[in-house]
This record gives sequence, C-alpha cells and structure tokens, in this order.
Amino acid sequence: MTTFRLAATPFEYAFPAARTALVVIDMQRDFIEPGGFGASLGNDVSLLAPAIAPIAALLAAWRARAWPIVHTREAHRPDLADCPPAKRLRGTPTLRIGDKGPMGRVLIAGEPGADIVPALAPKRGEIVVDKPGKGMFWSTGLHEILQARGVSHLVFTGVTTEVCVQTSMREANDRGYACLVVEDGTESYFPEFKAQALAMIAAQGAIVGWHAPSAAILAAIEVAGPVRAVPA
Ligand code: TIU
Repeated sequence: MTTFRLAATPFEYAFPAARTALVVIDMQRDFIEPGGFGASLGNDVSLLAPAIAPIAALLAAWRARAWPIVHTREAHRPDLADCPPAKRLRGTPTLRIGDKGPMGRVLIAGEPGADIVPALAPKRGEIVVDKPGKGMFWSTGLHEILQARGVSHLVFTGVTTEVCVQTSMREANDRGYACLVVEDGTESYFPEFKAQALAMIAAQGAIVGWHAPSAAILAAIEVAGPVRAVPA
C-alpha cells in the first residue's frame, strides 16, 4: 500500500492510502450561519467560513481516490433524551439546545440548522455520525465503524478547533489513531484559541498529533502519483 509523506509540525507525517479517513467535524449551519447555536452563545459566526474552501478541496481529493470520509454533526434526539441537563442549562445563551430558532430547533437532528452546509454536503457512502457530545467517539459507535474499515490514520478538519475538533482528536489519539489536523481546514470563534490548540497538539513530540496546511497534504498526494480510484 502506498504511504504518503509530508512536512508537518512538529515533524514528518506519513499516512497510508485508503486507511486514512478525512474527518469533517460539525460543519453545520448551527455553527456557521447566523441564528444558530454558535450565534446564540454570543459568537461572531463569520470567523468560521474560511475553513469551507480547504475542506471542499480535501473532500474532492479523498472522493477521487475512494478513501474513507467521516462527517460529524453535533445533534441531539428531538426528545433531548441524549442531552444532559448539565449541557442544556449551561450558561446564558439566547437560545438553548432544543429551542426553536430561525433554522429550526437548535442542535436537533433533522432540523435545518443541524444540516451540514451545502458546500460540504455528505455524499452516498460517506460515514455520517450524529454525536451528542463534543467528542466524536462518545456514544456514537464510530470507533467500531473505523476499525471494521481498517482505518488507522485520521486527518481532521472542521469546527471549532479547541472544542469539538480538539476533543475528537484527543479521543482518537487515545484509541490509537495517528492524527493530523489541517491548519486552514479548521477555525475557531477565538483565533488565539485555534493557534494555542494547534500548538498544544503538536508540542512534546506530537503528544496528541500533527498539524499541516491543506496544500501540503494535497501536494503529497499528487506528487506520489495520479488519481486512482480504489474500492472502499
Ligand atoms: N461552542 C463551540 O466553540 N463549539 C461547540 O459548541 N461545538 C463544536 O465545536 N462543534
């Protein structure tokens, strides 16, 4: 199996073709558009939009090669049975999880706000996981799905860097996946938190994982050979 190599922080990241999943965390209207959960917490949601184009480019590259793709959504059951009161009642948002807002009920599966933004909509055959927590493994069964497909490496994108992306990456690192986060494929409502999260992840000899720009990943794939779709 081909192994791809790229210059990353803090040192080279090598990943095997077909066993590396692209992970797109929570690129939902509720975080990226006005009127959703992110805005209800008092955030400037326009700060997240720059991640869309790099993620779209990586999705195209992964799709062209039929490599595994995971999309997550932070979304709860309509009856809120999977939303602990400690989460729902936290703070003083203008809208709480489950309340009706301009994009339907906030962070509820099936509502317009819980949808992934159209530019990054999942395609048939891609793994889509609704998660009740910030991390993608808690109460989702995703580890078993990835193990069944032989996935060993994860390339992370999505929002927000220091909340759901970092939590998911830490969970993944503890489960034995070699993880890289894409610098321009992730954003935060707090740019300084994004910078610090990236620094924390790569410190101490990649204690949680690596980070690199999307261009380095795309270049590594293209230098290694032409696009060749392989069976999933
Ligand atoms: N508030 C915030 O920064 N993030 C979240 O609540 N969820 C995700 O990061 N997806």
